[in-house]
Amino acid sequence: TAKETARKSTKAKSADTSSITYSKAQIKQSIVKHLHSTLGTDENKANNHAWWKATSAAMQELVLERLRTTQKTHYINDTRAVHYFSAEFLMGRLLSNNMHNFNLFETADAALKELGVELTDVLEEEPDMALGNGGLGRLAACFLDSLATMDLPAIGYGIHYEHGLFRQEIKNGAQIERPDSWRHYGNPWEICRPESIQEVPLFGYVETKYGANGRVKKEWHPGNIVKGVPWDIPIVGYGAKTVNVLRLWQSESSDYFNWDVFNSGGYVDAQRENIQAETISKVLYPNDETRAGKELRLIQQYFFCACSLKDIIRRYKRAHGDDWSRFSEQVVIQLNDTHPAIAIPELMRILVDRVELDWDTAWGICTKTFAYTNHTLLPEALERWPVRMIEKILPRHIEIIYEINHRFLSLVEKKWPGNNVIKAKLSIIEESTEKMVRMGNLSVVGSFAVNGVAEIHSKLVKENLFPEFEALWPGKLKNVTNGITPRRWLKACNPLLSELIGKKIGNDWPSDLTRLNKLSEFADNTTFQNQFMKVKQKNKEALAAEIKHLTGISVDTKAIFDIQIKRLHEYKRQHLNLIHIMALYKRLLEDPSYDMHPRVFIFGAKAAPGYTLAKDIIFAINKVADKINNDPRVNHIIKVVFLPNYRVSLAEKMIPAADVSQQISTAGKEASGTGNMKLALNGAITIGTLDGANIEIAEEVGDDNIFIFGMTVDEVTELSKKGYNPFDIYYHNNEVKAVLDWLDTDYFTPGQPGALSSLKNSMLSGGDPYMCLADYESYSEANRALNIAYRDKSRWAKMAILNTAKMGKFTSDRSIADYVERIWKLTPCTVE
Ligand code: GL9
Repeated sequence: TAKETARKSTKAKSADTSSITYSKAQIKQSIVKHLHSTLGTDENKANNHAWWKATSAAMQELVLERLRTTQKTHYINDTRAVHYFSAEFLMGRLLSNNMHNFNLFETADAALKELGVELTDVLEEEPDMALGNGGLGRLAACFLDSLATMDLPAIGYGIHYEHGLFRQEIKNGAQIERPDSWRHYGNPWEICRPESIQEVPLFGYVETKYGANGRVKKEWHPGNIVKGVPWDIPIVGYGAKTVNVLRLWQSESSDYFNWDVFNSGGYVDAQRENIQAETISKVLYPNDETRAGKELRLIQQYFFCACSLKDIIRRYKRAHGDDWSRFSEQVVIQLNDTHPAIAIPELMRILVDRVELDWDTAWGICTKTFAYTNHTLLPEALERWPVRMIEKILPRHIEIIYEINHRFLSLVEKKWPGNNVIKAKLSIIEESTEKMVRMGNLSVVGSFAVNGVAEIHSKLVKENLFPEFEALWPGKLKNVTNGITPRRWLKACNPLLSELIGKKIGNDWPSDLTRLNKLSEFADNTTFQNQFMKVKQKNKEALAAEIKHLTGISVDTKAIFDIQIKRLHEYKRQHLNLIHIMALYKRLLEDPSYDMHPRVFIFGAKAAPGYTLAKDIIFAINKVADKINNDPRVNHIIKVVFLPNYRVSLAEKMIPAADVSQQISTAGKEASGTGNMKLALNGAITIGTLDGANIEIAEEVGDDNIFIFGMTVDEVTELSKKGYNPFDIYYHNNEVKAVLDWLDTDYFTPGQPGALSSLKNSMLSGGDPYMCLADYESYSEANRALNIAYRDKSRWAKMAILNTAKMGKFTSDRSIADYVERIWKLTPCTVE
């Protein structure tokens, strides 16, 4: 079938086909050379940081050679490419990843050993590139890995933030935010490309001119122009054949002074805004799933889209001159959420005002170029910008948006004559007290394809978010279930398990993850079960040491390692996990012989700095942890650990050690989740709701190998309709009542009664918007079942093996193959 062909043609290759071979002696020599001539130090003086830089520089030499070859090959073949526009790329560390993709990890390890240096220590020196908040940004990073691995011509476009996501410290239980300075001591991977600097206009006014032919011509006189300086990060595919780039734009002030604006006198001052150009790319907004609504955020979005479009057009023109007819054959732009949606009117502006194409031709090109991925249904995350704000910053774009909307609404009129309700609903402009531009609607109207990120999510996008759009353009709304790169999330982060798997089924799985299914045959084999669980035990011991190092807490490595790692958000329900932990504590206090296997509850989560309740939940977790960990009556059975500063590199240490994966969002709220896939891939058993990709994980592993609990999407909808009252549960479930009342006392916060009350209030008088109490009983039951299952060592081992074995679907290679087949229509380009 066509599908199979697409899959085959985009199938990832295995690492051992790498054309680059480097011996141990060569690597050693190169590292020493860079230590001397790049870093100006020597083997005796160098600390681990210097070794990290020298080793990275040695790798970068190989990387750049493949980059040059790739770019030449793509140029010669005039390839169609995908341009992935994203305000976030959560790359993490690159050294270990690049070594694995060059198949040089072991060789480099041995080379460094001969120099008296431990590679694992060297790797720890690399600061994470944390240019993203969470799932959405990490997905972009996994996609870049797969695109390069599958030899697909691709470029990532984003912002070169000086400060990535804040560093989290915990002081007296509370989150403190500190700036992250990932490039403070230089970054060995990025290359500045001053030859490709772009200029971006902002503010000012629009002049209407009438040409001789009667044609109306719009001229934007910007009040301010900033420079965009590109920094390239090479993206090495597995096997290191293709090396693509991630191009990130840094803002700088330009020496430009607008005489034209100056000459038009006093009127100008009102239109001209003095923004500090450098502030545009200074810092990543730390909000996940909430609009920032800030002028600077809109400017960030426009800034990187405008730079990227100019860059794309420059490259296109080099190959095709002024022939615009082939633009959408060569260029597809994927919008990662609506953050880059302003690129749609920007391309229209270029085509209509600059190239002087007629509107319909320009719109035809636009709507064959853009595709849009929706990542969430949460209303607070759907971006809307005040018309007045866009008017001020981008005066020409607001006109274009109105024109797009005008033409779109006449289409709606044709389909539903006289129906003003539908028109108001679909309109790109929301007519509220303050007029707003709905970026989601703009993205749907301006794209040829729209996709959700898991089956259930895409279904809800179709049925609830954009139902009329489906009627208007059948087939435009699609699904592409998310995925994760198995190179980083199994091969590199879990070397012991990777080795065991390799011995059992060979080493092809990183580029064809469905091969893991062969492990199913050994799920009942006692020897293999023991080997598998021995690896898990070793990983738990390593994490226990890390926990001790980071928090001073000692944990029992024979206990169940139960992990919830993700951004802190009410819908993700870390507080449901917490009240259940409190209930277990209470059961143990009331009945010391209460039967439960020792369990360590481990959390990692950052809260948006302005999200008070999220910060309160972090505080509560830490206070409950303090009490339990220091209570000799229970601390041999329960421990609670909050690991500060959760980030990609910490995830890589936690995930291999997990026995249990907590995926407990209210059904309908988590679009997909990707941490759920990473944990299951590493042999953790999910306790979760039927939400996002959990549903597809359950389908793959089977009901016996996952603990599903709670309401379904339909049941949640039904309960909301009927009217949900958390007090009903509070008064009927003694355990729930006791635990919530406990939060009001000073038991966990001695001398400070009420310090945890906001949590109780949110779940009671606050209406419990995410229905923790409604799912509590069922969650508690699932936990009992889990506890029993763990007691049966063989059964648990089998479950763990089957989780790893059945994760083939969730490789990001499959996601990318789906995008290629359903949306991008790309062909791989082999780079010799
Ligand atoms: C998210 C969804 O909430 C996740 O369920 C989804 O897996 C990812 C990737 O598609 O996208 N949308 C979103 O705004 N975030 C997501 O994680 N938030 C962050 O990136 C922090």
